[in-house]
Amino acid sequence: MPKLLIFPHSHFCEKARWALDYKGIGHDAVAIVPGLHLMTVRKIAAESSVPVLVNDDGTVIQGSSAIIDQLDANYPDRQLSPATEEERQACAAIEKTMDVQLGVNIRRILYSSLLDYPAFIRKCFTHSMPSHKKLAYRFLAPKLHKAIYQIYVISPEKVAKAHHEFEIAMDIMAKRIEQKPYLVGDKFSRADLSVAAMLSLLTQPPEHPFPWGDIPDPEAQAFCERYREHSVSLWVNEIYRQYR
Ligand SMILES: N[C@@H](CCC(=O)N[C@@H](CS)C(=O)NCC(=O)O)C(=O)O
Repeated sequence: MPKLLIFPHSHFCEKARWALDYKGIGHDAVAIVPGLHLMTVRKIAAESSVPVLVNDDGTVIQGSSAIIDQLDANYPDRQLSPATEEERQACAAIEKTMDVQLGVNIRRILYSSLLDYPAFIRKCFTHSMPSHKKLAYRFLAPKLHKAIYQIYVISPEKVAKAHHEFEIAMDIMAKRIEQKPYLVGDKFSRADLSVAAMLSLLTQPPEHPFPWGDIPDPEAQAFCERYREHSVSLWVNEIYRQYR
């Protein structure tokens, strides 16, 4: 059975896991210990990031978009990539832009306040891990949380810029879904899946496999609340309801 290396709450991992589930491909989703993942992942792939898909034949695919490319090539049923070149390019452009403008920015915004709640962050990473991995996480946590701030949050100025870019990206997506239910063409595609996965951190749809529980920080709560009735948030929840 293919193995998907993940951080359970990660929206990029959710994108890959959703694609596997959507296509009905049985897989083993393995939560790896952050920090220690550097060794595990770099041993088999070029970068240190997850998701990483390890196929039964030993081939390794890293990155959520590359994983979808490979799944569509190897499992033709329920294609996520559209049939025409023009639509495929439109999907690629949306994924490339929105993985950053929505995905990277929301990660920065949420970590900027949630890192003050180490128990919540621990749950995010260690949910579904066996106890020896949970123990390793506890040991690494203080250094790890500092590293997460340095790598993903960086500074209050970067967080302010992330809020600004996130809002613009939400408006762009809102215009795109004003007249029609899908971002590209007239059926569900990888563009819809990708944008909805990036925003699952914002709307926490019930179909998402990670049980969020209550968000502990008032600033993070206020951020999610601000977008609760946004047309794109409502669209995300509908896409989850229909396709996840
Ligand atoms: N472009 C990548 C981004 C993946 C990514 O940013 N993964 C983060 C978790 S959300 C990660 O693995 N960070 C740890 C690292 O890069 O070592 C994708 O689409 O898969």
